[in-house]
Amino acid sequence: MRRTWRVVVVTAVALLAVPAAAAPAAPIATVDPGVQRLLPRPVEAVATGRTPFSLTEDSRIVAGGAARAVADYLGDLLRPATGYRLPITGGHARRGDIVLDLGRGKGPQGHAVEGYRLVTDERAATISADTPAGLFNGVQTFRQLLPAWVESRSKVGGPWKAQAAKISDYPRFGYRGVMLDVARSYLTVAEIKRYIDTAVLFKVNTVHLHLTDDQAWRIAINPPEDNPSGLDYGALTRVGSLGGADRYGNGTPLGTGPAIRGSYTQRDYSEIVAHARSRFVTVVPEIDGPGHTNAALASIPQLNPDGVTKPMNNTADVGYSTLDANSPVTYEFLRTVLGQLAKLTPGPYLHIGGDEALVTGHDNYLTYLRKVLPEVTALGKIPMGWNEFAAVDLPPGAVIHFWRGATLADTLKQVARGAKVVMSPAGTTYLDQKYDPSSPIGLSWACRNACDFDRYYDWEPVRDGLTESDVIGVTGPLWSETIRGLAQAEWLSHPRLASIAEVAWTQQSARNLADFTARLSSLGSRLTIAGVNFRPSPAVPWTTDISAPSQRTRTLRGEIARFTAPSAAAPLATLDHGDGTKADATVTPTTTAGPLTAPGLWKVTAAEHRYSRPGTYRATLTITTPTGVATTHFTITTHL
Ligand code: TNX
Repeated sequence: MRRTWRVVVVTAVALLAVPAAAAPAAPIATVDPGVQRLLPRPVEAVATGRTPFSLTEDSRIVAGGAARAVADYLGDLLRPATGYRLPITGGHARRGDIVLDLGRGKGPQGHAVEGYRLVTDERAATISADTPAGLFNGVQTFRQLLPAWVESRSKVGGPWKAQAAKISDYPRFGYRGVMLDVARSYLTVAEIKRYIDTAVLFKVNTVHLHLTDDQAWRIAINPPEDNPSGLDYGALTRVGSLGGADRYGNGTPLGTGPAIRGSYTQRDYSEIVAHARSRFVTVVPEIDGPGHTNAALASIPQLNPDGVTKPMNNTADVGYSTLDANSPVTYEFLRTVLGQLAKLTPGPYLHIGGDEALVTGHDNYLTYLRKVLPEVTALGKIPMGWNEFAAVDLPPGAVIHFWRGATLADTLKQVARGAKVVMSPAGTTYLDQKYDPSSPIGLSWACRNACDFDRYYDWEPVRDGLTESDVIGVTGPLWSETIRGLAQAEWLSHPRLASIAEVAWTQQSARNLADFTARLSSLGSRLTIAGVNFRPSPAVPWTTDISAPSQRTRTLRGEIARFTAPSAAAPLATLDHGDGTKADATVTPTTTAGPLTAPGLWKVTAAEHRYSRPGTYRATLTITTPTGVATTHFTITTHL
């Protein structure tokens, strides 16, 4: 496989604890692959060969009207690493500005909803689109044209160059999703927000929250004014949220520890929705039923035919619980729950589950859906459900969430009647599956042995007799029986979520595994610098990005550089001082890598070296990792 090595020279003053570090000297620019690393792959992207765009301390973000929200996001993204002010302003652009150009006909023709154009050169970086969502997509592309160090939350030196390019881009599908199962193990509001912030880098625009299951109920439901059966909705979180998937049915423990418990107040939920919205991400809430409902049955006695609550069950078992399809209380309950969720959810979809209702009985299952579907429609929402729910006639536009082939005939029949499909075929999209048998966490029922990014990339979502217009998108479900917290969620997701995102964004004819793998190689550095965990797959030739600031000093000593080396076991560093002498430098990790933690940033410490004569020297730092060699240059100016 071809090795792509990228070298970025930056002058990182603030990041480094070098006492003598002062004003950055002129950096030496190196060639950057730019458009070749964009992910997902754009429809059209050409390097124009002009002078690159440079973000400087004088750069501004030019945006008016509805583009302001995107400008705010972009400013927040770029300020920490660059340390620049990047004021947001109206009016005319100056050299070096970022321009968010919003208006009818500005994006690629026929792709007004989410398309964008991006032009970068020495004059400006201009993103044009018909909608703020299109601008936001363009921002994600622009972000990837900048060096990976832009992801740093603390100041790093520049230069902040983006290759001169012309890009015109739009998605294949409008629904590009990930599903977080917060029922089996909880994620905090802050963790969900952070997960979303990473997902949007790949132009994911939908987050499905699996809020309830057998093991737990995670969303607070307020006591309604109209409560004929006197149901204690507070018990859903008081009792139902105390569970999680801790072990298999046979008692074998699951995951690295007990499942994380917790619940969301409605205010929490709204905070997630608002955060998602600010990133043009739609939240799809799911209340699973009639199966996968033990936590509800354990909370509210009247939901049970015998009026007695079930015990909570913290095994991963499913398929044993059901709501009573013939009890009016069931529908009274769902009307309240779905009504409150619909009010809190600006997005068009309400997901009602419908999977694995193994003890409901077929007729009862049909009865249940025929009652619940109209409730969803009456709330002004589009019903969405796992593919089993295609057993009944669905309202036009309802979305079948396709996870396994067993009910394909039903799906095709409902699609012929106007239903749409989101594809999550388990074997190529389930993010909870182990990468291979050595993965310390993950299940393996849907994908065995070889389940890395390549498998999640190399499939076509329009298949099984479906046509392009039947499918509205793709989602990667992250079930959480084995996941404990954000870092583990990230480890199972990245880089496979990038594969799924490209399946959803990029036209099939433009997709190619070798090309994708090459583009993936620079993602490791970006995630590392952003502080996002991932699995550094051995199949990816991960690049090393070095940040070595130029210095003014007579004596070089201490920390001189930082670098990323996602796959490196033991990197080596050598330093050519530029005065005819050379020495090995010491390399130390700044974080500890582990079986579930990607290696983080490394730092390079130089042995003391005194320049005998005054002058300006060009030093060369070479990092050798098990997968390749990266070099960078920086200057040492001895007159202070
Ligand atoms: C199947 S996919 C399930 C989930 C489990 C998952 C584990 C689907 C609709 N149901 O309840 O969490 O497998 O991989």
